[in-house]
Amino acid sequence: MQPTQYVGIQDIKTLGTLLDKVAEHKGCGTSSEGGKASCGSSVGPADMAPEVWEKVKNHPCYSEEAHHHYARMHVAVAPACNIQCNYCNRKYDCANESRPGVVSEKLTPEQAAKKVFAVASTIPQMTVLGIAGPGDPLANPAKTFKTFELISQTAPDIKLCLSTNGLALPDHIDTIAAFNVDHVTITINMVDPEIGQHIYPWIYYQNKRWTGIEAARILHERQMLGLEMLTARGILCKVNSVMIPGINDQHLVEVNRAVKSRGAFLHNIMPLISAPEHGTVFGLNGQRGPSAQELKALQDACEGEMNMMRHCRQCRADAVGLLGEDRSAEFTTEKIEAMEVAYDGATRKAYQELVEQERQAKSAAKAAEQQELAQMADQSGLTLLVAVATKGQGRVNEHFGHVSEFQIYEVSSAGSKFVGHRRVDQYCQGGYGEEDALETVIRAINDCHAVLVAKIGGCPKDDLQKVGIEPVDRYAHEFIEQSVIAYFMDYLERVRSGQIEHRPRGDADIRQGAYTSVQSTSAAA
Ligand code: CLF
Ligand code: SF4
Repeated sequence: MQPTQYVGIQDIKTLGTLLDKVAEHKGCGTSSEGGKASCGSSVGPADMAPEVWEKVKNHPCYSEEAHHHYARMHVAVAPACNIQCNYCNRKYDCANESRPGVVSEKLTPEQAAKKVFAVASTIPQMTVLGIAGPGDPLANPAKTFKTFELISQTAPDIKLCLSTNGLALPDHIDTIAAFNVDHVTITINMVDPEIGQHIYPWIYYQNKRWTGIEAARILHERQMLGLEMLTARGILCKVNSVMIPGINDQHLVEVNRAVKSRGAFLHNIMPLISAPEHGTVFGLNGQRGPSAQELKALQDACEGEMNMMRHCRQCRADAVGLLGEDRSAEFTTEKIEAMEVAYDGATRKAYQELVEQERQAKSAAKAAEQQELAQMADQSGLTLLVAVATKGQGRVNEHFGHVSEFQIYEVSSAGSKFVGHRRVDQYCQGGYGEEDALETVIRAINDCHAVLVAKIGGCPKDDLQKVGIEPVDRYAHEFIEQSVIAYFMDYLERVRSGQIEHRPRGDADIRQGAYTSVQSTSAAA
């Protein structure tokens, strides 16, 4: 594996330095030390039409690859909702809580527009403005579309996105199209009203409150109609589904088929978030959410049908930043009112061109590693999960102790792919390792063979090795997927040479460890 040049991109503060680097850049094919990067390299999926790739390439939710580089923000202009879901309670707010419906401040369209311009000036890789609540955007159409109007007038480069329960969607398709909204998410949890009645106690439709199976039937019909109308207009439609064990978990395979047949672009199955302190019906009933492993199994089962989103972070309705980070506290109304905000589209464009260079280098590095893997002609059928410590940019660039979320990659002779993320308690607390936190980390990644980190201390390293998770810091600051493939090749070599013995990982393996060093086992014996 060739080392790649490290170009850290965080936000506008580093733009001057980065523009200097562009000046140094000697043209195509010279952007990585290994000379592997090429400005002509493709970064889009080969099977995607170019016009579709244009729409998704810098949308962090619609492109997994883009989410390492581009940020989104939400503005909370839509407080009301026209239905009730048993997993929602919008009264609950906690600044540390990240889940849909949660918001610290509600905004007017004018306040929202100023916030968008302030964030765009500070975070030039923020490319998407979404309205996702805290209620339903289309139950608040005047506020939602006024916000879109103000933003599109000043910042036409920012993509507009909205997320709805779908009940009012068919009534607003023309307006959505008129504002060039290319991305609409519908939350569809059922296609069978028998199941729907256990998720939705009521809806409010045509000036009337509907309950029970009739409410679920109307909602279902409106969702399907809205989806069909959107896809007929060429608007990309993502479907979000909340996985509720015992209620719709088996049924979501059927939902997947139904939305695929109506032209949905992407399906995002998310775990139910449920706790009594949230005050939701499911939380108070003790309805559990699925485990990470249950979620992955369902996503895998649906993957043959259509593209699955696995990098969703179940954002707050006022989230700001890369998926997985939340910078909303930097942009409170009080702080924004004190800011001088000027929208500078040219500087944003220059910055995003740098991001594209980084993406091309990453894509070329992965392709080169993939080629080396193909040359190994591996027939073992091995598949490993690898946890990665990253703070963005598609690099292994976070210290083990600072991780609050690991990204999980699956790797086999076919290559690597992102399959999810696992939230954990930070191991390093004020300079000290926290043993309780280490336990949560081990539990969260216990099906992984290795954890790739920028750095790790001696104690956690030993503890991870004891449970069979291999801590690896030799890929520090390298691109993630290139590193995951390189690790896999190294693992294969060690298995082939008899240095280690492969063991599949699973809950049962945790005490013994997934890989066993043959040498150390014999030494111990
Ligand atoms: Fe926001 Fe949703 Fe648009 Fe993305 S979020 S409105 S599509 S810009 Fe993204 Fe957040 Fe998951 Fe939503 S990670 S909850 S899928
Ligand atoms: Fe809450 Fe959204 Fe359901 Fe409305 S549609 S009840 S805001 S989760």
